[in-house]
Amino acid sequence: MYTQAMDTMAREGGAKLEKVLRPEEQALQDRFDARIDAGDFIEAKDWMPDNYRKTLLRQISQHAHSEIVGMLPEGNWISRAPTLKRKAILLAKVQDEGGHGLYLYAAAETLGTSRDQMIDALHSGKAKYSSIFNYPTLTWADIGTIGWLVDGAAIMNQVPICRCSFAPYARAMIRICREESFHQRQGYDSLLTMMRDGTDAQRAMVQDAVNRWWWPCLMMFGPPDDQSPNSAQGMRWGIKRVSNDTLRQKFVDATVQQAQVLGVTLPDPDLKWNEERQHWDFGAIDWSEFWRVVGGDGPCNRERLAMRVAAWEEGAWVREAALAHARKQSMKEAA
Ligand code: BYC
Repeated sequence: MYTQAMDTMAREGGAKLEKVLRPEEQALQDRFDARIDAGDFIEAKDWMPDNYRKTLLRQISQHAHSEIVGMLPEGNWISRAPTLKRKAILLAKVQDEGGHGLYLYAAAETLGTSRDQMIDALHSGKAKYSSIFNYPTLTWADIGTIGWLVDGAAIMNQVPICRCSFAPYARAMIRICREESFHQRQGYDSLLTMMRDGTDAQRAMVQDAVNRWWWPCLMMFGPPDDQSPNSAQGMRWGIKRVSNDTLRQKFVDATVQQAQVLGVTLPDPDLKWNEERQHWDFGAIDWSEFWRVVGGDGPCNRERLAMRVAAWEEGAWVREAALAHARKQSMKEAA
């Protein structure tokens, strides 16, 4: 109704529309800014600036795509898990990730973009997903390492999003973070078993996996703060609560001790405790690799996207059946 009324006015005279609406819009903007400053949550039905909506859609849909694409490198190992227990755990984890994607797509849909539009953007290569899922899972130790390091990095990044100013995203993140902490623990437990009870070859396999995943995990947090174009506005709007570099440092600080307990070496000769900063210093990240992967030219970008598109096409009959069932149910209810 409101939109139609605005359209009618616009057809009758655009200049008049601007004159009438500008103070009203300014008032809405002022009220929105005041709510953000007060730490209020914004609901989907509330007025919000267009760019706030767009930024959220970009971040939430990228996040949803990451969950869905993130199922692929692990799914690859379900049939090769070494024991029934590990297989059941991995199945549950991959299912959780499908669920996380669904909560996040649902949160993004409240902003007015359909799931089909988001999926189209992913499949056509327009939308991003996390760089980390463009690396291969070569051995069983990669699965434990993904749990320990990738999910560990994900939790570090995602806990602050539970306080994101957009309430549907914040609510989805609370549940997701609970499940992510189980994901991290199962990965650590799997590696610990191999390091403590395994053979030399298994220990070497764990070390090799950690060597390959460590630097890509540090890249997950995004570019350095002074090269992050979206950070300032994201922080201003309370979408992002903690900066890329701060989260990366927190992750390194938390992980070093875990690596010591595990008995693996983090592959960074420059890693050392800085008494003055009370943080671990770490070596330079190869940002050219990060941008290459984000730009579509990582080790597995093409393979991941092709598998995603194939899964979507092969699942068409399930979507059609679900829609037919829903139509039948609503006809029954109407009758
Ligand atoms: N990969 O200005 P910046 C999971 C892009 S799921 C790819 O700092 P922002 C899991 C960024 O999008 C993990 N692209 O951006 C699932 C931007 O490009 P656009 C996913 C990246 O938004 C299954 C440009 O670089 N988590 O853990 O302020 C199994 C400049 O960056 C990456 C989320 O999505 C990257 N790593 O901050 C296991 C969390 N980093 O969009 C585990 C939600 C940056 O302007 N997202 N870019 O074209 C966020 O917290 C933020 O969006 C980011 C980036 C920290 C990622």
